[in-house]
Amino acid sequence: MKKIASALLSVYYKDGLEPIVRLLHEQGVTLYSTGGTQTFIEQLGIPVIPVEDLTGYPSIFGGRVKTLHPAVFGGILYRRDLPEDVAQAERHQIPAIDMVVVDLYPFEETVASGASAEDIIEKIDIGGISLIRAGAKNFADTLIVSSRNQYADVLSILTAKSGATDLDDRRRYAQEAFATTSHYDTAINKYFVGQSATELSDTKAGHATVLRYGENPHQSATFYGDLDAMFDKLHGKELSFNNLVDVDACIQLIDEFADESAAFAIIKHTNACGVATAPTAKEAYLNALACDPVSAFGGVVVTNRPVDLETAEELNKLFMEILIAPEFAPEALTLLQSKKNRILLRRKPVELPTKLVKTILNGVLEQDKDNRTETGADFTVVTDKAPTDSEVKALEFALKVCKHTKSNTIVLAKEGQLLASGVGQTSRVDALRQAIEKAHAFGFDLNGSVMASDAFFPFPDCVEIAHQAGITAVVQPGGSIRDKDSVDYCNANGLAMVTTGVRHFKH
Ligand code: 93A
Repeated sequence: MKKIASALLSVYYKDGLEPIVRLLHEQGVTLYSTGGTQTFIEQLGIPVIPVEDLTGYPSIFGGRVKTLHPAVFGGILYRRDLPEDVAQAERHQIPAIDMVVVDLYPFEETVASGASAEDIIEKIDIGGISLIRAGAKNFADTLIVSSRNQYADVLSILTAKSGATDLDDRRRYAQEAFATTSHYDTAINKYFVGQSATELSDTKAGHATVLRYGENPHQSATFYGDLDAMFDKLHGKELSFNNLVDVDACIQLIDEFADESAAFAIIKHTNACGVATAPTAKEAYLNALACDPVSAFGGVVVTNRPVDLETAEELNKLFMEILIAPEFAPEALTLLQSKKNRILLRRKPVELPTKLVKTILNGVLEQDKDNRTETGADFTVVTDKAPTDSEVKALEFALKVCKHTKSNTIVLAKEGQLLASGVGQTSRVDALRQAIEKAHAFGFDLNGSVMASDAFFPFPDCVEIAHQAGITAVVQPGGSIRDKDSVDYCNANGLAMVTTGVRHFKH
């Protein structure tokens, strides 16, 4: 049994506290308290020592720091049965605090009230939570009361035991105290996690668009976001769930080519089946289409430049779901609007969120977008032969496409044109074989072409197959324990290989 001789009270809500204060006073307990709680106790006509007298410090920074001081925490934490601790407490004139009563800033309540972010942050209790942890840690000597729900029980213990507690009582209160702090910090964590998810969908808090259906007709779906802020819809029907997913893929990819004079990409199921850059928009489109005109049927097409009439005349021959461009020449628009089902989107210059969010299991994964793009300056030549200038340009191009293609992927390109890719394969060799087969099917000669891989080569098989197909330069992250096998093969067969050190998985 331990008699309580002193207590520190710091409570947000004062209701229910009066009987405890009165009992402690009757039992001769010295009371310490913080600002508002001190005023409350004084109004009961009961003597109380301001915590400032204990610390020699005023409450500062708008109350952010009021109890955070060695005199307070030392008084709670020093071990009464350890002579060194007792001697130190005496030397530093730290009085013992045998009981701590805290009612934390109401964080959850403040969040629930719809308060501003600033008000919510101010309601993250620092001193109070520390007092609770300190009292709970030193339950050998201190009784920690961490919730108003405990007041009735505290009163009955102190009455029954004449102002004393035993170790079991204090241990039980310590355990409840850690439940309180754990719940409190979980609520704070939830707030922060939820906030980053809402930063994305917030634009949308008012803007929920119910879609006709989801990925398949039996799935219902809603888009949270502001399409009107991103696009002017100049023609066509409502965008579907899959349209939106492909439009997103288009935007991510075409933004890699913002500096090119003209670039076109054609997307099917989020992967590019055609990408090209060229001096003119028409040329870029025709080169993109040439990559895989079969897949392009019903695709989503995007360009980084205004669509002029001569490009529109070519585009008009293709059955496409959507065309996205920063601008359309008036005659081009008139022509493209002649087909009923095609959606025409004029893109507005809008900053996109920098985070990606995806639900998995019973939670949410959040990550930064993959915003690294390597150029020739980031390449490390690892073979005897360095790529030519034209190969470097082709490798840069291939890497940009590779980064936006589902893993495992191999992208084959020449300067300014995607020749073929293998997408979403479970093995890199399969991705390469698929790419080679497709390139040949659409009449490309791969001699002198380049290859980009989203991740390293675990074995030299990919460079062997690539070489046999005529590929002369390769870019890959590097980092396999068998990198040397691939490099040796390249050296023996006259291929150039560069590494970037950066992997670009996309799932
Ligand atoms: O802002 S704080 O985290 N900084 C502190 O040092 C501190 N110490 C106690 N908040 C702090 N408290 C909290 O103040 C307590 O948890 C309690 O909720 C509140 C009591 O303040 P008052 O007695 O002035 O009403």
